[in-house]
Amino acid sequence: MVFGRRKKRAHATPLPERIEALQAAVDRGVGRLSDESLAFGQHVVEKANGRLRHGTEHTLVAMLGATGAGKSSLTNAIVGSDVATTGVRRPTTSSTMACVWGPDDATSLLEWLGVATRHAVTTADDDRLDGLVLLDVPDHDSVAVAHRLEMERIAEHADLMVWVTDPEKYADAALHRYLAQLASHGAVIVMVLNKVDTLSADDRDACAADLARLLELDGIDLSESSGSRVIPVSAATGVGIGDLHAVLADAVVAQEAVVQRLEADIALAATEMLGEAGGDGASTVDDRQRRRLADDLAGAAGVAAVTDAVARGHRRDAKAATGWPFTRWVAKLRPHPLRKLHLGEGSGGRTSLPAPTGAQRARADAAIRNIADATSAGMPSPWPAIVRKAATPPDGLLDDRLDQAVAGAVRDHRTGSPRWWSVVGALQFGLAIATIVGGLWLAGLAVAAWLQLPTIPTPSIRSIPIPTGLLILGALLGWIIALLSRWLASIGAKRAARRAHKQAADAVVGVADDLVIGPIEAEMANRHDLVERLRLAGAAPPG
Ligand SMILES: Nc1nc2c(ncn2[C@@H]2O[C@H](COP(=O)(O)OP(=O)(O)OP(=O)(O)O)[C@@H](O)[C@H]2O)c(=O)[nH]1
Ligand SMILES: [Mg+2]
Repeated sequence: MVFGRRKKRAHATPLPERIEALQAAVDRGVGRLSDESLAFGQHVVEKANGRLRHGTEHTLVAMLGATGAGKSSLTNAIVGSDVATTGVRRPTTSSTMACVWGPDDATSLLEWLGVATRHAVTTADDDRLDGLVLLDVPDHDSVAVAHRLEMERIAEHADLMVWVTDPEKYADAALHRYLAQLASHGAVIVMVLNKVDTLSADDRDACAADLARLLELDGIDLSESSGSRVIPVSAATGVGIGDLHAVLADAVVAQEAVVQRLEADIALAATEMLGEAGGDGASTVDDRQRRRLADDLAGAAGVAAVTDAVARGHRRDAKAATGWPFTRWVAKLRPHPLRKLHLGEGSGGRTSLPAPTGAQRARADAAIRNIADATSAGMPSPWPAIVRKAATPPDGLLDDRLDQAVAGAVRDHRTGSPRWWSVVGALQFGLAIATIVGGLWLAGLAVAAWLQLPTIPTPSIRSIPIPTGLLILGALLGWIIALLSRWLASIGAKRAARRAHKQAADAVVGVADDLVIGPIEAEMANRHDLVERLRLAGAAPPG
């Protein structure tokens, strides 16, 4: 059988960047992803950094499998002498032993791994395995729980896993449970079927094919691995040992197993986290929702009441300035509509705008909920809750800010009165004087006539006596001008109300952006960043 070299990987992102990306995703994920997946991600980052500190010159290869499968026997066969204890008494191996090929004894790496028993292998004529650290590991299926724990620890830290089984145990559930968990680690798994000397040639092929089928069911894709699905060997007769030797030599020379193993670990953690982060879904706030939110908040802020007060105030002020002088004082008796709302010039602090009604507040709350839910639609839990929380301003803050926004808009609007008011006001004053002069004059004439005084000549223009003309013309013109001014003021009031409405509505949009949209978008940006980093770390898209 021919074993090809491992395919060169086409991954663009170097391992250190993947580790960094996963670390950043873990940091960003706090409060957003589950504690379990964050702890797993952090654990993987630390393991990867720990392993990389010892370089890639050595390749840690672990012999894993059930008791009696022949792990120790195969270790001896590869080493070429009986360094590991094999036996019929089960289980035999109770602690991990390392066999180290080459001049460097891998002390720091083995200290990091916590393996104390070491054996230096010297092969005078063959240095193809220099750099190999072969680990003979305790079993996973005997009664000794400590063996299983040790095996799991070593399996987690090894660069390449050689899973050893035999014709009797290859379908064991315990073995396939482990393999199924390692479905994403096909590139660093070598499957060995030992003891094929006990089978006929036909049975051997059938057994290897059956094992390959089971591996497929476990989800393991060995095609990325050594070019072979299952390596049939016999530690007893030496059949297939050359093939296994070649696979190990390839791995040692390529020095890629370390990186492949860690990449697979990082991708696994990142995939788990991406499953929680959710791959897709809206990441911006919908424009229609944004407008609806602003409308509903404007309703809750009482913009309509304020605009109405602006219009009424404008009409009142116009009347006070341009009305018929003999009745305009009546307008001033009523309190100014804006000052009534504490919106007048110089009034500070909270306005006394009507508090939003229950229905208005409910509409505003619903609008906030809608916009949060629409944005998080399609995202898995807990995103809807996270986005809602981000979208909900602290108690009372929204009311205060809306109040200030509306009050500010109205105060900005109150900038003096139109010039024509004072012109008309002066004219009205003149006409009032004329009316009064005419009136007094006529009264004087009447008193003189009543007292039977000689008639005082009264000048007249075109046979209309001047005092009569002054009185009638002054009163009539004053009244007509007052009517005209009222009509003009109502146009001005509408315009002022429109302006105030726009200003207040704009201010409300600002508040909505600040307190609702901005926080939602910030959270969406966080999530986007989280997802990007997980993808960079190699996460598979959620399936
Ligand atoms: N027929 C045959 N027997 C083998 C072969 N390999 C190992 N054995 C026997 O199987 C038994 C177990 O071998 P070990 O190498 O101790 O098995 P192990 O996997 O290390 O077992 P533990 O250390 O208990 O986990 C021994 O009696 C070996 O002689 C083989 O290829 N063919
Ligand atoms: Mg053993």
